[in-house]
Amino acid sequence: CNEEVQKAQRAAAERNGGSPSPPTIFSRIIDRTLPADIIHEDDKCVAFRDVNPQAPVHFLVIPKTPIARLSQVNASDTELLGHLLVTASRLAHKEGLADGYRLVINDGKHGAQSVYHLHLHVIGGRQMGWPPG
Ligand code: DGP
Repeated sequence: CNEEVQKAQRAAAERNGGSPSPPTIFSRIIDRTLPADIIHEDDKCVAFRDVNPQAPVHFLVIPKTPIARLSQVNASDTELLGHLLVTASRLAHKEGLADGYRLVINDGKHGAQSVYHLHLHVIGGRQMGWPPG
């Protein structure tokens, strides 16, 4: 609803030193103006398959609130971040990733983040290596 969107925009603006995070392609997936293979939606987040999968299973979990990146979160986001993790874990189970999986959050330039709307990558269905590149 409108009130919730305004609240999210205010929170995003506060987080970003007064200016709201610019909308990204993920805002369009949330509002369904861009098609995506959505595997989960609730009041706080959306999960959908990555367009460029790095493994047999690769999906993203994103908050509906437009937080640009992990380094912009603050204490008021604690519950939301917990919800994203619990959702990722539940969906990984649903996707049959019983042998484990990799969870990745890329932050900023050195983290090789390309879409500035916070997202958790859940990647699985094959053996991962370490260290990551
Ligand atoms: P990152 O480097 O962490 O910012 O990864 C962004 C991921 O988002 C990347 O793996 C590809 C994925 N992605 C980018 N654009 C789209 C899109 O339009 N649809 C879907 N489903 N995934 C996208």
